[in-house]
Parts: sequence; C-alpha cells; structure tokens
Amino acid sequence: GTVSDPDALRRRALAALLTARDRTSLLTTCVEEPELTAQHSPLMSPLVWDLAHIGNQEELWLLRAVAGRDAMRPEIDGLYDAFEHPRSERPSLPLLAPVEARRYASEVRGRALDVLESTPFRGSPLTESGFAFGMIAQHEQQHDETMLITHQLRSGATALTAPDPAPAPPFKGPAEVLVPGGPFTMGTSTEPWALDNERPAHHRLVPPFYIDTTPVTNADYQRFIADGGYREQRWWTPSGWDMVRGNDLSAPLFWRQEGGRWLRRHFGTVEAVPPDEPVLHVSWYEADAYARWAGRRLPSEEEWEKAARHDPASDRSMRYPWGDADPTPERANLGQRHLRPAPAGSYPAGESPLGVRQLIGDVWEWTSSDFLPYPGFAAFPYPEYSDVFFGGDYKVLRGGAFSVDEVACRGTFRNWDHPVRRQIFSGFRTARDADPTEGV
Ligand code: AVJ
Ligand code: FE
Repeated sequence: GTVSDPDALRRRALAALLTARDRTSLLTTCVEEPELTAQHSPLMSPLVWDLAHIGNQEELWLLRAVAGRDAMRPEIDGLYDAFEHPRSERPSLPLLAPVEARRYASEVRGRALDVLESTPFRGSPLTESGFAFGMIAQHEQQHDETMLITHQLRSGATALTAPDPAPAPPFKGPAEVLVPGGPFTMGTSTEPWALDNERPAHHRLVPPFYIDTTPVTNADYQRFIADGGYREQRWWTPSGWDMVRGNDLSAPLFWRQEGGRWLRRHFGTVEAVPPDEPVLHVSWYEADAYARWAGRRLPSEEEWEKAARHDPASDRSMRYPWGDADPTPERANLGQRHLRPAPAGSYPAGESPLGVRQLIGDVWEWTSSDFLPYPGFAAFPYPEYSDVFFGGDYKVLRGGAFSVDEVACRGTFRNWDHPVRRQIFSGFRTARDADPTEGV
C-alpha cells in the first residue's frame, strides 16, 4: 500500500532523485555539445535550458524553501523561470553553457542530498512525508520527458537506443468493457507525493459506460485516414477543422506515406508504422475526430480514473489498475526503458479488475475533460504548477507513457496540454454511454 514509514520514504526520495539524475545525464550527454544549445524546434527549449532549470527548481525548493539557504546565483533565476521567457526565446538568452549548467545542477544536488539527510519528514506541509523531495524528483522526470520530446524532434542519427518491448500475440479479449454506474472516489488525500491538482479525494457519481480494453492502434487509426477522416469536416470540432485545414494535416505527426505505405520518423530512424502499437503523436482534435468517426467518444477524466482505479469487489479506489503495489516492468511500460509503446493488449499483469489494459504507461491518453480544479483544491506549494492553467483551453491526459518515470505517474496523476499538441507522447482510447440500466 501507500508508503508512510518515514525511513522508507526517505530511501524512496533518495532513489527517485538519483534515478532522475541518471536519466537527465544520459539525455544531455548522448549528443554533442552544440546540440545542447541548439533549438531543435521552436516548440522546445534547448536541452541545456532544461538541465539548468532542473537545477534551479531544485535549488529554489530544496535549498532555499526547505533548508532556508541563500540563493547560489540569484542572477540566473530569471533565465530559468518558465513564465518569464517562452520556449521559442530561450536559445537567445545568456544561458549557462553546458559545462556550467552541469556543474550548477550537480552542486545543487550535492547540497540537496545533505538537506535530505537532515530534514525531518514531519512538521511542515512542504516536508511532510518528504513531499518537496518527491515533488522535485517528479519535476526532474517531467523535464526528462520534455527532453525526450526534443530528442524525437531533432533531426540526425539516433542518439538514444533502448530494447523494444516484447512482441505480443494479437489481443483476443473483448474490444470494450462495461464499467457499471455508481459512485467512486476520485483523486487522493493520502498519496504522499500527489501534486496539488490530484487532491483532495472526493466522491463522483459516474453513469455506466463502455471503455476500450486497449488504446486505439495505428492500424485502427489508418482506417480512419483511409476512410477520408482528415478530409471530412463532419468528424471535427470547428477549431479542430481549422487546425486540419490551416496546417494541411493528413496523418499523425512524424508520419509520411511512400508508395502506399505509412512510414514514420522515430528517434532518428525511419520505420514502417507498426500496426499493433497504440497510435502516438496525435492531438486532442485528432483523437476526438477519430472517436466521432468510430461512433464513439473520448472518455471523460472521471470515467478514465474510475476505469483505472475502482475495484468493484471492494468498492474502493486503488493506486493503480492492478492494485496498490508500485509499478514493475511486468505491469507497465514506463521510465524510458523502451522508447516506444508496447503492442495493444500487452501487460496482462497490469490490467484493471474489469480487464482494461495499458491504462498506466505506453501512451498518454487524451480525455474529453478540460483541466479544472477538484472541489476543495488548494494551490500547493506554488500556483504556477497547476492553478494558473485552470480555465485555459487545456485538455487532460491520463495514465503516463513509456516516456515518463513511475515517480510522476499514478492512477490519480493529471497531465494537461493544448488540444493542438502532437509532439507529446499522446494517444487515446474511446468510450461510449451504456444504457442506464446496464450493469446496475
Ligand atoms: C504537467 C507536464 C504540463 O511540463 O509543462 C514542469 C510539468 N511544470 N515544470 C509541463 C512542469 C513545471 C508540466 N506538465
Ligand atoms: Fe519546470
């Protein structure tokens, strides 16, 4: 179950910080130095910005806020404040050079590990259960995912390699499952490192619905394309249609057709689009249009979470689809262990009590929901994490992907992005209403 023993939490915080830094180091040493300062896409920061920003956030929260230390280099704070400079401007800022950025981040880390050792995990909201340490490990892993997106966007030969997920036999289970109607507990008040937007736990009444057992695959999505999906306005919302027309879209990002075959660019190589993998790099508008074409709809965020966490036998919300135990490589494709989602129907050990697969890991799943606060939300520890994004055009994504570490992924975790975004590791599954009398 949820770890609450302070010694175990301290070991977990240490391990999470070290794991994150290993990944950060790999992502920022696997390319030549000029590639760290280059702008690979106007959508992304130079990798060296992420590196120093990771160190700066750690300094702000662990050294200054938790330990009361003075700023190490107050003059750089503004450079690494995500709200002061949009990503497209960051390459022209007087950023720390790669060597300096690396040295700064590692100096901060050295001091942060001393603070971790000497800070009681009790007594203040910021340090209770080691929250600030968990938050900073999650922050670094979120930027490791952002840097992985930059790696996918950069041109040139592969810089990263990883073994592929195990091949899976074609999934033979039912295409959808019925989630019976009724109340369930959404969000959490007990998960020690849950971020502010996942809190508090509260009851939601969810009418019965059907949800896809697995994410929508590339083969499924190719049928939508072949049926003229991108040419028929009726499948699209008005803004979705504007996006399609304005950018002349005809397939997911990174796809191109050659001699009737779909190819895609994937981390510096070109490959045939794998038919049984979950579709990747689609915007919310594309997910929404596909669902309408299929005679279905996207699940709402609360439907997604009920499918992922509610155990009908105990009438309780679990931490993950498989129960309360932490993720393992047998349960979910997380942590950049693989650089792609596993075939649809993989991970039987990770399925929910109702048999829904791959809710955690593989691809982030778009939901129909806007990013809004839960009843009783309180911004913590800073409004710029969640609060300032509520009420924008953001849509919620759930479940994490191969690209994110388990420390930043759980049944309650909420991600969000603009509905036009496609460079993220996004896919989806679909749902439909059930008859109100079904499964009651
Ligand atoms: C939660 C992934 C939308 O990357 O914009 C990183 C996470 N917040 N630094 C983002 C985040 C501050 C955030 N997302
Ligand atoms: Fe950040």
